[in-house]
Amino acid sequence: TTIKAARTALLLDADIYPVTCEKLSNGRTDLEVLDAVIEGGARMIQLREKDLSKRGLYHLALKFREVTARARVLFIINDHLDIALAAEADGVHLGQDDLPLAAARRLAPDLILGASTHSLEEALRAKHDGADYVNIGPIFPTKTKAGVDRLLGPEAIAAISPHLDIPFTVMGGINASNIDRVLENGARRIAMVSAITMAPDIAETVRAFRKKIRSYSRPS
Ligand code: TZP
Ligand code: MG
Repeated sequence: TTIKAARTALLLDADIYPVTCEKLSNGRTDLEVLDAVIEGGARMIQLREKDLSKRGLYHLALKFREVTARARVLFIINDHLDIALAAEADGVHLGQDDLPLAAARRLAPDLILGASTHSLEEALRAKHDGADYVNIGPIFPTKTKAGVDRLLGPEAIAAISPHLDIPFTVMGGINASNIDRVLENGARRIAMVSAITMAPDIAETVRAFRKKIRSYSRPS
């Protein structure tokens, strides 16, 4: 199989999608969080550090690549296509103000491209422009991202996803007390920062979220 097909297979298999944030990790480093989420069974991870220098992020990405390659975990980098290519990550996650997907796709035919979207229109546009998956969010209020966009609420997942024929993740304020509401609305790939990074026992928390997600039917 091609590298892109192998990456896509990991994407399709993903259930939980942990996203890093060192300042919300209770004193643990991103690499410690990475080890713990892998121990908990995560198959996909996003390195997201808005405050690091580009060079600092590159060096951290090299370490993430080493660990994720050994564990066969899909490794996505937030915002920076150049770092994703340079560190041989599996993909890059781009927001509405980042490099346009079509440009990223031209530069990186083999990368998984993810897009942050906030409506069906944005999601369909992202697919058209080459996204392999879209994130739909924010679903609930979140303290992790300042000045976030309009809240979608869990019902938006059921409204948007039937019109989408690429994998989607959901994000924003999802935790143990509301995850059932996103699952009931059809989400099966759940991205989370603080509910994982702030957890006292990250591995056990990931294990419990995975079990919960997998108790619902798997998407096609
Ligand atoms: N984009 C939409 S919500 C969000 C991002 C990056 C942050 C989600 O963090 P949390 O802690 O899972 O609410
Ligand atoms: Mg971005």
